[in-house]
Amino acid sequence: MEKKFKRTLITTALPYANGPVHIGHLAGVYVPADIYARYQRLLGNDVVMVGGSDEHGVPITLKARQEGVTPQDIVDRYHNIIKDSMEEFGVSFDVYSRTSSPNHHKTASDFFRHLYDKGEFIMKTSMQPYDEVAGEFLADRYVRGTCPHCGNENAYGDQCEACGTSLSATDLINPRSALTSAPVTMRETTHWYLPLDKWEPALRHWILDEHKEWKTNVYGQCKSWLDLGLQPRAVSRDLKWGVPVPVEGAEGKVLYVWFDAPIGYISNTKELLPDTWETYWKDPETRIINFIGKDNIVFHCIVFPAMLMAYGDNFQLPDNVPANEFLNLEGDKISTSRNWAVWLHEYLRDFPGKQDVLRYVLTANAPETKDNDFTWTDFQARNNNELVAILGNFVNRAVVLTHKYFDGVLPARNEMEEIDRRMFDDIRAAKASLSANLDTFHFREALKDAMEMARIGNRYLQETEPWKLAKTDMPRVATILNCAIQLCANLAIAFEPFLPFMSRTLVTMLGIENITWDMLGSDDLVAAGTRIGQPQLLFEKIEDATIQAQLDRLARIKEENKVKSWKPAPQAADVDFDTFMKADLRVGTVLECQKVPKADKLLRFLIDDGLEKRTIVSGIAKYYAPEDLVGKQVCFIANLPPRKLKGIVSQGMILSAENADGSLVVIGPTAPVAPGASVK
Ligand code: B3M
Ligand code: ZN
Repeated sequence: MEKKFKRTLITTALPYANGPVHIGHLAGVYVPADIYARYQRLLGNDVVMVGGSDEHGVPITLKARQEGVTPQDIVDRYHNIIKDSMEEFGVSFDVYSRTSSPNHHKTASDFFRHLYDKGEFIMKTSMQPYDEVAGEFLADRYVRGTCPHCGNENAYGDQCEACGTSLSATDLINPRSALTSAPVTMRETTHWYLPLDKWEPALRHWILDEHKEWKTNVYGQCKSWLDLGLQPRAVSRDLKWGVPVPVEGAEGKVLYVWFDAPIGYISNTKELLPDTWETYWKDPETRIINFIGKDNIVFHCIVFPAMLMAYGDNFQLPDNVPANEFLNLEGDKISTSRNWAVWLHEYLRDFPGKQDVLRYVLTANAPETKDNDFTWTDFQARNNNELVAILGNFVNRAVVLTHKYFDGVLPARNEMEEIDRRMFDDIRAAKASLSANLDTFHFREALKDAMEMARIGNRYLQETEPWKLAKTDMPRVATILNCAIQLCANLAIAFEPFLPFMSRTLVTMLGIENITWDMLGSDDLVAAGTRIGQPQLLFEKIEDATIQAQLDRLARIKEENKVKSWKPAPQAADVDFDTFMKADLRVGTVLECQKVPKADKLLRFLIDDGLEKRTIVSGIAKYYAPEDLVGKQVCFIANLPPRKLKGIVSQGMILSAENADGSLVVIGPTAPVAPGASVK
């Protein structure tokens, strides 16, 4: 029998305040959490949703150093951008705070000190990378060096981005500091560790025995971690930016970001409810739900619960952690550093007023059990074929017909017929499935249930055809349209968790206020005589050109990334001098140059090679206007066997260098030389 709770605390992963939020954040964490919070509120349950920015950690200090500003400047900038984006997308936090706040510093510091005083930490001394020039220890991310696996000379101390191998700083060859490029030395340092191994039996029982109902991707990852055996985990770092370790003699050390960040859930709750926060954290009648992405599972299911167990004082553990997998963009992993993302603030610039469309598409495609892909064509299709053609279309028809036949005043209903009663039975059946899917965090399925209600509406109008009865049976038309408007009010409720903006518009249009989940399924939500608002399109078609503009943007970013990540090809195998000298390299003067018909890449050259005029065909038409090359001097290989290209016999090959972006640059002498001059 499922335990009944008196209240629910919803926490959401704290995004790092080192950049804006993108569709991956919304799909993975914030839309699912918001759907659940809104649903709980409609149920009339006591629910609190807390969130905030994660403002410590190496990514932030790295960005600050790159920009020559302080970490506080970075987090101030992005905390506000993130907070605004969340509000604009209707993510209905009860509090959205930040971990650089004094309240959080005190909460995290006190939490650490409590564990310290209880003797819950062990201390370990180890050799860590140190920068003698900067005078500070280096986190792995601050160390650069050669990857021992692939030779990439710019591998990071925690990972090689060229071959993906995860590393530690001591693996790197010729490690150097990312701060000053000074060679890295190793120095002794002491840190506090949480002995996760001590809590392994308790964690194993809590998860594997008591929470078999967790999503398989979450349960499976936890089981793997537990089966590997848990090790003590450092909870402090040699960094300047973060929550100082509250122990004498710990100057220059701060709490490890993954120790302090989850405590942010507690400090955010304290900020919201200074007097009653403990009811949400220590009362077993509170159900705690952590919404996160899959990369945070270990911290939320193993590390933070161990911290809470060690702390004691009746801290409750999460009842569920419905982590989502990752959302990709057009087949590639979303990446802040590669700007491969749809940033929320940019989306709003390009699609003003269309927050619901993105919420809809990200829920319909949510990576609930496996990674999924966002594509702009799917975005357009779902908007046009589902939101416009099904949901918007039904509401618009019902409202337009009510205005057409009853001047916008909802007519009273006469005797309902079987088809009317069956329509509401179908709505109530859809509600049952919708509620069950919402209760179990199956938001993709839940959204389909809500859309089914709109489909039921379209079928109802199609089958009753009120427009055909208008001349003969207005009482019947009144009943049909009254039912259709009641269904519109049901849609306002069913979609409120998913599409809050559309729901608000509908609620206003229909004159209903204070909607609750209990009202869903009713055939009497809008009183007869109510003046229905003017018809307005809830959704509008998105044109191909709009989507193409987004695809062009991504194409530009892909090109930019290609250039940024470009590296010269590794040197080819040695060639002996005699072999090289067999190639007869010459300089020639371009006498004529034309495009080759029906071959968009080819140019046909007539070259003066000092002995005769020779024709050479070259694949550089994309990069040169033929007329610009006439009179120029180019290097070419003279003694290649003639080749027929598009019917033209090409005698040799013009030399070009391939640039980072794939473009070709013709190679020629830096000063005029006699045609036919040999290249040595
Ligand atoms: N900031 C990692 C992340 O954004 C981290 C989450 C903290 S939740 C306590 O994926
Ligand atoms: Zn590598």
